Amino acid sequence: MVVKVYGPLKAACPQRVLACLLEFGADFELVHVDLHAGHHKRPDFLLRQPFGQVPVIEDGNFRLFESRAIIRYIAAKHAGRGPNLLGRTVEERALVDQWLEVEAHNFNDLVYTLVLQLVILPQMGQQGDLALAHSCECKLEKVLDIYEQRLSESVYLAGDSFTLADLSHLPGIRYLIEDAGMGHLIKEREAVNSWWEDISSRLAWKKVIKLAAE
Ligand SMILES: N[C@@H](CCC(=O)N[C@@H](CS)C(=O)NCC(=O)O)C(=O)O
Repeated sequence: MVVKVYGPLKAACPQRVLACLLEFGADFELVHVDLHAGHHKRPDFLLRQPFGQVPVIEDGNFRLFESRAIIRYIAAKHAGRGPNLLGRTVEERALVDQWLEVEAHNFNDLVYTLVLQLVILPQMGQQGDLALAHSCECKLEKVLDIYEQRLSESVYLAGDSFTLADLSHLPGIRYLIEDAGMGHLIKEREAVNSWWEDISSRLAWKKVIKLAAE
C-alpha cells in the first residue's frame, strides 16, 4: 500500500519523513499542502492534523502526525528490510531516542528561530529580529560544540551506524547552510563537518533534495 504524505516538499518536517521513506525505497504519494495559502489551517486539513501543521501520513486507515513519530513508525514498519535506523540493542535504541530528543529540543528550536528571523520573515516583507537571531546563533554554537565532542568519539550520534538520530538532522542543517547562511557553524567543526558530509551524501537524502528542486 502506498503511504500518503501531506505537506510541501520544500518544508523541513515533511522532508524528514520523505528521507526516511526513501531510505527504505518505500513508495509514497505526496499530497501538496500549500502553507502560503493557509491550506494547513482549513477544516478538512485540521481533521487530519488538529494543530494545523505538516506533515501527516496516511498508511491505509492509519493516520499519524509529528514527523519524528512518523519516522519511528516507518523505520519500525520496515525493520529487517533495509537499513536498521532504530538501533540494534536496548542501549542503542535508547541512544537513538536520546539524540532524537536532543535534535527536537536543543537543536531544532534554535535553527527554526534563526531561519524564521533571517529568511522567512524577510521573505514575507517583515523585518527579522537580528538580536534574537544572534542570540540563537550563540546558543547553537554551544550546542554544536557538544555535537563536536560526541562525533569525535563516535562516527554517528547514536553509535557506529547511521540511524534516525542522524537522519532527523538533515533538513535543519540544510536550512542552516543553504538558507540562513550559517554554514560556518558546521564547517568550522571538524567532526560535525565530516558527519554532515557523510549523512548528506546518502542516496535517500540526495533524492529528497532533487525532488524539492523540481
Ligand atoms: N513537531 C512538528 C512540527 C511541524 C511543523 O512545525 N511543521 C511546519 C513545517 S516544517 C508547519 O506546518 N508550519 C506551519 C505552521 O506551523 O503553521 C513535527 O515535527 O511534525
